[in-house]
Amino acid sequence: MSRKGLSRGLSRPGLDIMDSAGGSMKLDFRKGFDLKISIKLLISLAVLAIVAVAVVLILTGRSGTEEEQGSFDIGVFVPGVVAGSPLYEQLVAGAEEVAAGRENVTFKVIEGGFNQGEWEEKITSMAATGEYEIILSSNPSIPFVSLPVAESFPDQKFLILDAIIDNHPQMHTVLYNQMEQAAMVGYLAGLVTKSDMPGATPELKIGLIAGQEYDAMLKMILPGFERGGKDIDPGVTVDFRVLGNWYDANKAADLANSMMDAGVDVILTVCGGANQGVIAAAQDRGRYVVYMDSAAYDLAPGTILGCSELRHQRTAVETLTQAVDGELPWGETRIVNTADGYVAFVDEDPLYIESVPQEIRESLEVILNEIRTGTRSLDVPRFW
Ligand code: RBF
Repeated sequence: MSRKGLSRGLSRPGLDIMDSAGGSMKLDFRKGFDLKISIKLLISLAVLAIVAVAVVLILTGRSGTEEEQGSFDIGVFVPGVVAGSPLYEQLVAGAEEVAAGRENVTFKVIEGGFNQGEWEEKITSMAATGEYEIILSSNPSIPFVSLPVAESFPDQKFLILDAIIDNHPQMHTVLYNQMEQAAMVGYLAGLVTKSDMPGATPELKIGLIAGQEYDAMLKMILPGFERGGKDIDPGVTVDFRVLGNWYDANKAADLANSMMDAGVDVILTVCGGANQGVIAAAQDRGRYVVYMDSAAYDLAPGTILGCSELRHQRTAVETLTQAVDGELPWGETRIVNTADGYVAFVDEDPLYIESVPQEIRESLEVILNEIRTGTRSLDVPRFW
C-alpha cells in the first residue's frame, strides 16, 4: 500500500465494494492492515527466532568439537617404520599417552616407509587433509623435508623431535645432546676394549655402524663416541661403517662380522630395524654391543653391555601437552641434555650390573656423574 493510501485510509478506513450478488460490503482496511502487519510480524519473528536458534546451535556445535572441547588431532608421521626403531616406538607411545589422558585428543600414525624420496609427498597428503592441528615427527631430516609442505600449507604446524631448524614460525623442534649420549657408551666401549673381559680383543678397536650418514651422526654421534673411547685411551680407534638403510639386518651382520674380523670388540649399533643383525653377530662371536635410544639389555643379556637412552616419550608427551594447551612456542627450538634428564645412561638395570665388571662400572660412574652434573663439557657443535 502506498503512503497516500495509507494516509487516506487513516481518515476513512475501509472501502465500499460490490459483491458478486450486487450487494455492497464494507472492508475495514485498518483491521485488515493491522491483521496483516501482526501476521507478518509474527512470521518474521518466528523466522528470526528459528534462524537465531540455528545459528546458536551451529556455533555451539562447532565450538563444542573444535574449540570448547578443543578437538585436537595429531598426525604422527613416522619416517620409516615403527617396529624396531626405538625412537619411533617412543614417539608413538608419547602420542598414545597424551590421547589416552585427554578426551578431546586423537592421534593417527602414518608410516612413511623406507623410501625417503616419498616422505615429502606423504607429509603433503597429511597437511592437505586439513585434519591435523599438528604433524608430529622425529628425525633430523624432517624439518627440511617439511619446508616445502609448510610453505604450501601456512596454517599447518609441525612438532619435530630429534631435529633442529632455526626459527621457522610453523615448526617447533627439540634436539638431544647426542655428543653426550654417544660419549657415555663411548667411555664404556673404551673401558671394555682395554679390559680383560672374555670378549675383549688385544686391539683397542671399537666400532660404530650407522644406518646412513647424516649431520647428527657425523657431528655428534660419531665424534661423541670417539671422544669417549679416546678419553679412556688415546690409542682407541673407531671403525665407522655405514649400512645404507635402516632395515637390512643381514647386511648389518656382515658389516659387524667384517669389523670383528679386524679386531673390533665393542660395536655401537645405530641402524634401526637392522640392529638385530649386529646384535646376533656379536652374540655368536662372544663380542659386545652398546646401544642408543632405549634400554635394550634384555634383547641380548651379556652381549648388550650398556645403553644410553633418550627420553623421547617424555619429550613427546611434554611438547604435545603444551601444543594441546596452546602453549608451545612455534618458531622455537630447544637442545636438551643429560643434566636436564632427557638423555640418560641406564645403569640401574640389573642386566648392566650383571654383565659389566664392577671395576669398569665404578670407573664409568665417575665420568657419568660429571656428565650428569654438567661438569664434563660435551657441547653440541652448530651443524644446522
Ligand atoms: N633411526 C632408526 O632407529 N630408524 C630409522 O628408520 C631411522 N631413519 C632415519 C632416517 C634419516 C633420514 C635420518 C637422518 C635418521 C634416521 N634415524 C633412524 C636415526 C635417528 O634419527 C637417530 O639419529 C638415531 O636413532 C640415534 O639416536
